Amino acid sequence: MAVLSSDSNLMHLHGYDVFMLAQDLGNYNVVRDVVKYNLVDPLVRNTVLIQRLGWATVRFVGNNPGVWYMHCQYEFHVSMGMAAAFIVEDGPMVDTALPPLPVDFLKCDHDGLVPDESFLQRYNGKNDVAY
Ligand SMILES: [Cu+2]
Repeated sequence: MAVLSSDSNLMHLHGYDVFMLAQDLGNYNVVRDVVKYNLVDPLVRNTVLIQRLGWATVRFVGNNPGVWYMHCQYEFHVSMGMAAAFIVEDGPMVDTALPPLPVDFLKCDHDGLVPDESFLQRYNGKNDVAY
C-alpha cells in the first residue's frame, strides 16, 4: 500500500489479518526498501496506519473465500476512491461464483481510474455520476 497524500490513511482490510512487513516515509522503492521487511516476527493487524507521504508493505495469506473490502477508514477518502475489493477463491459453480464483469466495468490505469469511452457516453449527462 503506497498512499502519497497530505493525510495519513488508516487502511482496513476485512476478512483477514495482515503481517506488517515494513513502513516508512517517501516513495516506496522495491530495491532500497525490501531490506526493511520484517520477515521474522512482523506485527499482525487488520488496520494499518499509513503515515502522511508514506507507505506500508503488508502480506496476508488469501485463504478465506469471499469478496473482501479494503478501504481507508476516513469516509471522505472512500468517496474519493480509496478502496478496493479482493475476490478470493471464487467458487467453481454458478451459484458460488461471481458473474463476469460488465464489459464497461471501470478499470484501473497507471494514472488512476479510467472509465472506458462507452461507459462515459452512457452516463455522461444522464446520471449524477461526475467524472
Ligand atoms: Cu485515507
